[in-house]
Amino acid sequence: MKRNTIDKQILSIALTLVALLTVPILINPAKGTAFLNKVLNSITLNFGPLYLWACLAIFGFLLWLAFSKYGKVKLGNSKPEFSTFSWLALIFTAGIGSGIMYWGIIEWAYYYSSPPYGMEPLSVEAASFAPTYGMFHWGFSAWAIYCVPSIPIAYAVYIKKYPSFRLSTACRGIIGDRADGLLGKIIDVCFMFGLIGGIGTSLALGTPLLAEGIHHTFGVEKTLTLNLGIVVSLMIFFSICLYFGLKKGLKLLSDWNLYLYVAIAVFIFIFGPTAFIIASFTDSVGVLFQNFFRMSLYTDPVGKSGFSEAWTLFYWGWWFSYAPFTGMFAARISKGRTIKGLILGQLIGGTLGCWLAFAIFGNTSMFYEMAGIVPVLDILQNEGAPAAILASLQALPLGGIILILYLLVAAIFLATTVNSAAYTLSDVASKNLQIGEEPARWYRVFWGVLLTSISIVLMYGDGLEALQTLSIITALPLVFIMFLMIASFVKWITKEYESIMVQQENDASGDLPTRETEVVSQKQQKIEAPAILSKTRLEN
Ligand code: NM2
Repeated sequence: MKRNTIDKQILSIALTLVALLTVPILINPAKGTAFLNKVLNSITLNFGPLYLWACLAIFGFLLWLAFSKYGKVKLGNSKPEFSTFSWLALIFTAGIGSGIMYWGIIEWAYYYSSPPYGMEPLSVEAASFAPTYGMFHWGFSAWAIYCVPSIPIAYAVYIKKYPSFRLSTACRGIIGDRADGLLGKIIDVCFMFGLIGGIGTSLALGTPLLAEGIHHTFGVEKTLTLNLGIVVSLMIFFSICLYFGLKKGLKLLSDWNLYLYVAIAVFIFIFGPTAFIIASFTDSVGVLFQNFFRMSLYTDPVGKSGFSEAWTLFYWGWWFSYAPFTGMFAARISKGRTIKGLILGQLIGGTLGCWLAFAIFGNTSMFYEMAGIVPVLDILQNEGAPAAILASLQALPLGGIILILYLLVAAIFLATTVNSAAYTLSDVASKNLQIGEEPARWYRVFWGVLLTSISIVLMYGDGLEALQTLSIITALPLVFIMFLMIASFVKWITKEYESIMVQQENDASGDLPTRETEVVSQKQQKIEAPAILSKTRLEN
């Protein structure tokens, strides 16, 4: 390397935070994990309602924004780079990983056996909320969390013309030039910290699922060694990808993975319990709309069931942790779209994608339990969620094959998510990169290894559960940063709206690039189109 591109300040703050998380567990696994749990409990206790309000407020803000006059503002003077369909597919795959393959099938079972609102477990009432709650946790208000950072980031890049997709840049409206100083670095580190937590959660859920699959197929015993083996294999896989920058190959893999996932869903829809899937989904939509506010703000202060801490807060934390990462990616691929288009596309497209998964996979598993075909609840209680997931799949026609394909899709989802996160992290922790330049190879691999090592340490410390909920902790600073970004964006747009509209009208009346240049530039864009796996390459 000729030039040193490592941002030592960001790197050292990030490493310190990572050390704070992992060293106590390395030294004393039992005490370290207990400490992590303590932090977690105190966050859910003290900030729980904040998470709930934040999610609802963000959702309300986005709805208002989309339908206000500001919704018409176009982010960048060009035609959208991708067709709306591929744009939606990109947004979906960027934000959703192996998590949906885990919870999509089995989340209902938890709500059915431990329902909210003091309902009788295993009652008909509980059964109506069981498939609904998953749709809530993966629905429009959750997608609002994902969507919100994309707006200020896209505005900063395409309208303010700042050459950086960083979170700190999107806060400039309020923090001004401090974005270049320590404050900006802290904001970017919070982003990294969040992403590390979000990935930790994904790995902590995905690994046991894969382990169960290996146990089921090859009879290998489910031990810590197997879990570690899986994480290390994933690490080797994406270290090779990161080192050689195999973005094109990975994009292809990721595209085919999505097709395969959709094919499995279609297969199950047709050959599974179709009528039950449709009826239950329909019922759930009704239950969800009827109870949306109750679900959004449920804290159970007197009953103290801990339902919302265990579920809604866990989920909002997980969404918040990933949000800046997916927001940067959405901003990157949304040039030329209006604010309204960006918001509605993400809220509606993302939600429908998740709902389809929950409707098809979850209701199939639920049907098997209700019809006495698979004792899902028993398996869940005695052998754990991964075994219950696999048993549901196994019961399908061609179950053996579906199960293997399903696990393959989950493994690829997990690997591609970690891979793109490592790219992004190495990017944010670099400086002086020229436009289009990538962080050094070793540095990309370093971040990939670091990401997985954290999970390894926590697993070693018997902290799989702590790891699963790590994102609740790492989301906290991001909740505040989101509001900073919103404030910054509102300040910009209210001041600049008139001039943007004048500019937009001028552009529409003839200043747009001619057809010829447009065709050429669209071709170029196609070639340079960000590979899905480089999701958030930053040009800073
Ligand atoms: N979210 C969407 O593993 C994953 O699916 C990552 C999970 C935040 C619940 C995203």
